Amino acid sequence: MDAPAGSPTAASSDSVAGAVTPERAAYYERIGKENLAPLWEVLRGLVPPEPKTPCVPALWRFNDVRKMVMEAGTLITAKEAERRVLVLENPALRGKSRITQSLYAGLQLILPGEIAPAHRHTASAIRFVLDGDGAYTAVDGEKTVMRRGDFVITPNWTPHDHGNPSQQPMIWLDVLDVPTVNFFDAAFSEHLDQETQSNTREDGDSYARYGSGVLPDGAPKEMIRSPIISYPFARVRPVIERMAKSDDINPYHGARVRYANPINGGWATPTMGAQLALLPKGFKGKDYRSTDGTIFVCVEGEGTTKVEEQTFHWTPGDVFVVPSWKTYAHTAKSESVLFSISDRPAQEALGIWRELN
Ligand code: GTQ
Repeated sequence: MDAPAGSPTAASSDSVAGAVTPERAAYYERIGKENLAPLWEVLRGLVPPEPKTPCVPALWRFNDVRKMVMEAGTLITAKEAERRVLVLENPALRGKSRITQSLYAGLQLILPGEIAPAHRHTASAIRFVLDGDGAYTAVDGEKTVMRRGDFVITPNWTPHDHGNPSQQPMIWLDVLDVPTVNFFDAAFSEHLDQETQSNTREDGDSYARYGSGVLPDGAPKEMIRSPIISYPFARVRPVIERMAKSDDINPYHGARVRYANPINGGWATPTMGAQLALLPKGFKGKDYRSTDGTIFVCVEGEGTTKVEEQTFHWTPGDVFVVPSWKTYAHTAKSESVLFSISDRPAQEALGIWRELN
């Protein structure tokens, strides 16, 4: 704002006030010394007429990134790394460890025989298994064996450790609300004394108790996150298949379910909501947009997602992100299954979520 005397300076696009005259510039400089700034120079950027995300659409092809993830396995152990993860960084937000403004995503590798030691943190996490069969996550005393397509939650502050007693490497997608928690400066974390938790509940216990249309006596009346630790793909896929068969197909999303919290019917976690959709062969989705920037995973099949001017072609294991308020549409070349996750529950809780227009 150092304009030569007498010549007005062009206003920034965020300004509503026209040119920065020398008088105004001098004034801004004086008030700046008191840590004051004129709102009218930034108003449009601060209160935009519609969402103005810095994020861009992006796709990570599993076949390409898998090799790099496996290479990390030769450089560092899971134990040394604490969590051996390659962070999926939004190309427009490099260095910020985030895929959208509010969410972190990464690909975690656990090799046969490895463990990732127990810790807990304020951030909530979810896992979605991309490759492998038979590694586990232990959450709050429940050791959950994981298979491809399983959706596993680690609610905030629950102790968790991972291990892989199987013969194959396992790779899963981690999504955490880290940027959200850090935005509030509310993050804590700690290591636990025991590297590996002892089981207090059997594998599948929480799904059996809470995920079967009944609730145990004494189930809490309120719980802001799901008591179900693992939603196995083998249980969820038949539901979307049944919906598709009976033509219960959303014109934007296909035959889609939400991973629900059976206590309140809400989302699995208060900050992150996940869904699973079956797109029938030949599906042509209508244009859609919403304020929750969304991460997708192709679980099965093959198709495309057009995000404004860009078209992503996806096959199994591919991860892609659609930023807030960008118009997108899916097509499926063969019957396809798409997992998706976003910060929609947080936006809904705040009363700011919007879709379509
Ligand atoms: O598995 O606990 O990708 O703490 C990032 C931070 C995974 C985990 C991540 C974590 C974890």
